[in-house]
Amino acid sequence: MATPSSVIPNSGRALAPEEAKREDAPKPRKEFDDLISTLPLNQDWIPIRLRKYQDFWIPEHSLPEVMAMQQNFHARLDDLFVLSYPKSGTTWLKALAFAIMTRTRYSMADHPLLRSTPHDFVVCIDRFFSGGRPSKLEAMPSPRMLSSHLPYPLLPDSMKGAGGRFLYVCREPKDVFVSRWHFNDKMRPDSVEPIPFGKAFDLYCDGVSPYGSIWEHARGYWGESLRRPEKVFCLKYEEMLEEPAGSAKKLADFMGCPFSPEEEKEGVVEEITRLCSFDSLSKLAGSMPRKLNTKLPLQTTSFFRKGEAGDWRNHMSEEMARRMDAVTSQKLEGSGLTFGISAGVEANGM
Ligand code: PAP
Repeated sequence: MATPSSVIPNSGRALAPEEAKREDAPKPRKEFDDLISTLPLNQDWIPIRLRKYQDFWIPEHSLPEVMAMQQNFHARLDDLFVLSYPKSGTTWLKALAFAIMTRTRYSMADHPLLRSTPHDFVVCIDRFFSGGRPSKLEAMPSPRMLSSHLPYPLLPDSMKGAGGRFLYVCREPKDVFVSRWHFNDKMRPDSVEPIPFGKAFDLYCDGVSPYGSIWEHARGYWGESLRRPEKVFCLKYEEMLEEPAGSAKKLADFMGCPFSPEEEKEGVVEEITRLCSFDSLSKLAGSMPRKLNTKLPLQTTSFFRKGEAGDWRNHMSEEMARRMDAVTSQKLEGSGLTFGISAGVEANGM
């Protein structure tokens, strides 16, 4: 079967190749580029260059679209947003949310996730603002499912207001860091040395990593979930690993499409969690390797590595782990947010 180069978000229908090409035509925004060139720059996370924008380090290549999105994106009341700090379980949450939302439309035997990656069905909002595609956003049928890695304070006003509901996934910061380091290593050109692990560690602890401080990021959404639980639902990656079916049910409840007793009896919850599991999605990605339609050198397989909790133990010294735990304790103090399995046993011991 031909692999679609892109799909029409939230529909499962593939774009024709010419259509996809036309959509991707770059359209630089001079006024944004001028502003971006004045922002503080960090070039350590090759191939990603970071710019400090509104207190967060944002990948330079996405900034023009982020700025356009901040000015022009209009959230709808029934939008559903998948939000995350990168490497926290975005791909998994996208797959689950999409499969739950569309479960009456597709059979498991012929599910769109069998043919394309979750990133094609829940597309990053800022990508619509490259190549003059905002009209595509307007044309998307409701309920739209969209994603963003932006920290809460940087979201467009319409998202922070009444428009839409947020699913946020967070993950133990040490595991996120290890995942990030490997992800960058996979993307770097052969001619470039990997960023030394210790240097990357120092930068990450200082909040100088893609999308800024993980602690500020998580705190922003966590705080909103306490203030407006009907609007923001936070999930933890480790809890999703421990309780995939329970997490899927909580998601469906929040999304306003709870599983019926019949569905539960028929095993629909388990079918969905199996389809979206690491084993399933990583095998599917491996069976359809292709470059993704992004500015970075990413493949369908780039989003799968180990899919476990606690891999930081294989990479960090005890001293490093203690240091990052101390940052976590300090930065999250008073928030009520903890990481790890069973209230911190696995992870930061808070
Ligand atoms: P993104 O934010 O750039 O989209 P994201 O999907 O959040 O990336 O993170 C990738 C991590 O999630 C990888 O973690 P690792 O490096 O520690 O292994 C990846 O393996 C993991 N992951 C992806 N899909 C799943 C899944 N279905 N279940 C569990 N973990 C997953």
